[in-house]
Amino acid sequence: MAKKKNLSAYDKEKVPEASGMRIGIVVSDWNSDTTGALLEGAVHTLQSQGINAENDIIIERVPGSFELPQAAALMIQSCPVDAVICLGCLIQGETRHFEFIAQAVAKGCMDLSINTLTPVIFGVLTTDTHKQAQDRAGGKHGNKGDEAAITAIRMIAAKKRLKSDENIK
Ligand code: RBF
Repeated sequence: MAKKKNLSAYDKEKVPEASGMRIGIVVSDWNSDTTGALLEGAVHTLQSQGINAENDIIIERVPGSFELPQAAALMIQSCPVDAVICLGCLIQGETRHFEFIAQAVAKGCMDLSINTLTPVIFGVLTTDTHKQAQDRAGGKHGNKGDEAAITAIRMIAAKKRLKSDENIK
């Protein structure tokens, strides 16, 4: 069986220098106990990597996960942010809403990141049960908010490297 990766156990030394980066976080109110824990993890990790929470972390709350891509787009358009982290929690219900919302949000985040060349991080849990969501928001499977924060920092650094003059041959 393939080894499962859990980025919550990241190696701090390997994370790029993050001070001065400006990060937007859009967080959904649905299943707010879980999304609150994801938010806490993300902010804590960004701060522990040297990002100033007061000036350089911009947080916006939206009603549900479906609203995340539009709020992220508005943030990219109106605030100077280097990346946006989208945090949500979709729990499988009795109807097919889950599938439609999950697909739409994933595609919305991907399209936005490609079209704006701003990293948009998909920190949305999609689980069968509330317990599985809690296990991934500060429980036995780590905190996917932490992982989203590290991914944002790494993608900002990657963008900087790929756009730098060193790559022009
Ligand atoms: N939003 C979530 O973030 N997580 C959910 O588990 C979730 N389940 C939903 C189930 C139904 C039947 C409906 C109608 C909405 C749900 N939403 C959920 C809200 C959705 O993301 C969005 O806010 C609303 O559909 C309004 O556009």
